[in-house]
This record gives sequence, structure tokens and C-alpha cells, in this order.
Amino acid sequence: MRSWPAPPVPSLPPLEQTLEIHSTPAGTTVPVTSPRGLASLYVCGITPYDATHLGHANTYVQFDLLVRYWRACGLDVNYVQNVTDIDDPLLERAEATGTDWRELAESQTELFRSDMEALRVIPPTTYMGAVEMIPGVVEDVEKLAELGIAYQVPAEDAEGPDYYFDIAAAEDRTDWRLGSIGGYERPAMEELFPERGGDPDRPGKRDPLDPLLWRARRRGEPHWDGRSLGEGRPGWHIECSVIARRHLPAPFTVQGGGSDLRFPHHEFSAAHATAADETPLAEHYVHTGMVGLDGEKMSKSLRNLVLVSQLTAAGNDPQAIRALLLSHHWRTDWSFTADELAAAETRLGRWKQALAEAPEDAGDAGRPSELQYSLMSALAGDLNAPAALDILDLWADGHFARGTSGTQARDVVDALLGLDLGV
Ligand code: 5CA
Ligand code: ZN
Repeated sequence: MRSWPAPPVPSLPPLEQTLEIHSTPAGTTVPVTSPRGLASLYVCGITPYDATHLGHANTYVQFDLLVRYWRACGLDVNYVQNVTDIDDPLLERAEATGTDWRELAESQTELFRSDMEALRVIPPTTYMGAVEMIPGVVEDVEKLAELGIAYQVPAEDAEGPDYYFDIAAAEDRTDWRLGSIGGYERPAMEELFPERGGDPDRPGKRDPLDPLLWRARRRGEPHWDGRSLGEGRPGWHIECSVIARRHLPAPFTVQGGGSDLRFPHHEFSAAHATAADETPLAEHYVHTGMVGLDGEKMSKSLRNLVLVSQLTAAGNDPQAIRALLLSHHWRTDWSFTADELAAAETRLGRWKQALAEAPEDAGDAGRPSELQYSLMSALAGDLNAPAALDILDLWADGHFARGTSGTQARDVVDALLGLDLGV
């Protein structure tokens, strides 16, 4: 699938740095290593039935920070992102609005692309829709069925059976354990499962938490050839498991998404992968905080969305939106306020002003500037963007004047934080 145009990223003088990041299964901050100069990332993409809200934007801007940091460390970054372009919520919205589901998905994906471009988010190396990956999903579900880790559940309203993942069988035969990725205890998982697309009460399941792998063709629903599985469409978690494993090394470095994906999504994507390949899906699982409005999580179902496109249409500078997002640590939950956006705009203005007044010194361009050292050390410790922005405030107050020229400052702020202070 087509992604979006890449923003220009200035190259910086090489400065090797370490990285520590908070990984959910570890429950703490852990060192991230990238042997052979390669780093690999999968971030769960949108379900395109509504446009980009600030929560989505936050997730992708925060992972953009990771991509930019890795690149500044001289690493090659292989980044994959999916689009869940076939799933229940998309079909329900299409039905409710009398739209063709494909048109809905395409129009909302297009809006997402333009929002990402406006926010100067570096596009993934591979951008892939679930629909494009259906043959791979079929292959993996067939494999899981052969291994005895997937089983059939008869579906009254379909000609063939649905396929479910057998948690107990997977625990028996692999190193994966329920809860080992998302870090939840069983009671919490039982509460979250039905809230996040699960069907605990479906008759015929071996464990109420067993997730759907393949849904048999229903009347009026889109369907694809499933070979021995029969016609149907993919479950949600297997989609990301397959897309990631077909495009990234196993295990890849970081699996990312919002904290709402800790369970069931990342728990089961990882379980499916381990069951199919006997290899963990990823080394680290990184979950961004939830952005809310008036104390509630911003979500399509609650209809309390602040859309990036609305903010920009109302005249807000996308760079101020980006600065607002980065002023919150990626791991914290927070709520949007117009006052904070206005404050971010003022702060951005100060940085631009400082750049316009910064001295030029062409002689030192080949060496890392003082500002580059400081920003990269802030990011090395759990990608601390708020600390990086505080450093920019200090720079604007003249603290790095001797060790950093205007050109160096502009390049380093652009390359690491994705903010172009020159315009
Ligand atoms: N398509 C699936 C992932 S495979 C999905 O969750 N789509 S989504 O459109 O609902 O969300 C897209 C991304 O934004 C996910 O990584 C999700 O965790 C994140 N996200 C959703 N709502 C918020 C929010 N309120 N705050 C922060 N991140 C959010
Ligand atoms: Zn996903």
C-alpha cells in the first residue's frame, strides 16, 4: 500500500549513543541493542473508519521520535506499519453510513496520510493493508491448525467453521504464556477482552479468551479464498503477526502501539507468531499513553475526537501540534486542552525566533554540536522528549550559543524532533 511523502531529514554528524526504553513485558526500562547496525520496528496502524485524532497522532509522532533517534545513531531502520482495512468496526461504520467499506477505508487512509505528512512523520519502509496480506494469514492459520494450536468452531450463520487460537495448546507447546506480553492478570484480561473486540461468550470455544483467527464467510460480508479454511476473512491479531513476520527479522527490535493494544492485541499477535515460528515476535513491546479529552480516552466509539485535520483547518500550525505531543512523555496519559496547544505554539515561536537570531559559524559543521549531545542524551534515556524540549528552551535562552551554530541547531532539531524552525 502507498504510504506518504517523506519529510526531508538533515543528516547529522555521527554520534553513537545507547538507548534505554520502557518495555511492557519487562515492566521497566531496558537497554535496546541493534546488532549489525540494524533496528526494526512494527507499529500498529489505524483502522480507517474515522480520521486521525490526536491519540493516533501522538502514537505515530512518538514512534517517529524513536525512528529519528535510531537514524541519528547511524542505524538502518526497517519500519513496518499496517492498515486494518478489513475488520468489524470498519464494516459497521460503512453499513451505518451507507458507504462502501473500501471507499471508507481508502478515504480515511488518505486523510491519515495527509495528517502524517503535515506532522512531518517519517513514513514506514513498508505500509501494508490487511487485505493485501490475506494469503499469508491463510498460510499461518493452516499451519496453526496443523500444529493443533488452532481449532474450528461451528458457525450457525455460515457454511464453514470459524477458526480460533487455542491458548492452552500454545502454552503447552511454546514459551509464550497468557499475560507475558501485556503484563495483565487473568481477571483484568477477562474484563478487557469483550471491550476490545473479543467474544468470550461464543459457544464452542475452549477458553473464553481464545481469539478469532479466521472468520468464515457470512451473508453480505466481504470474503476471500481461505483454501482449506474455506472462504472468509482474517481475525485482527493474526493480521499484525503475519505482516510483521513477513517483512521484519524475527525477533524484530520493537513492537509498538498505544497502551490499549497491550491486551488482547499484542498479547495474541506475539502468541500467534511464537506458535507458528517457535521464535518470539519482538524483543521489546512499547506502549504509548492514551490521549483523552475531558478525562476520557479519545476514541472513535466514544465520539470525543479532536481531529488533526480539524485543528489544522482551524489554522493551527501542525508543528505546534507536534510540539504539544512531544511535550508529554510518550508513556503518560494526558488530556487535550486548547490552552496547552496555544502554549505549544508560543513555545515554537520562541524557538523560531531564537534560530533567526542564532550566530552562523560555518567552520564546525562536521562535528556534533553541544545541542546535539544534549538532545541525544535526553532521548537516550527512555526517549525523554519533554526533557529535550526543555533543552530547546535553554538553547533559546542562549545556553548553547558557543557550541552550536544556527545551521547546526536547525539541523539537529529537525533531524531529531521533526521540527523545522527555519520557516
Ligand atoms: N488497527 C488497530 C491496530 S492493528 C488499531 O488499534 N487501530 S486504531 O485506529 O484504533 O488505533 C491506531 C493506533 O492509535 C493504535 O496504535 C492505537 O493504540 C493508538 N490509539 C488509539 N486511540 C488512542 C488514544 N486515545 N491515545 C493514544 N493512542 C491511541
Ligand atoms: Zn496491530
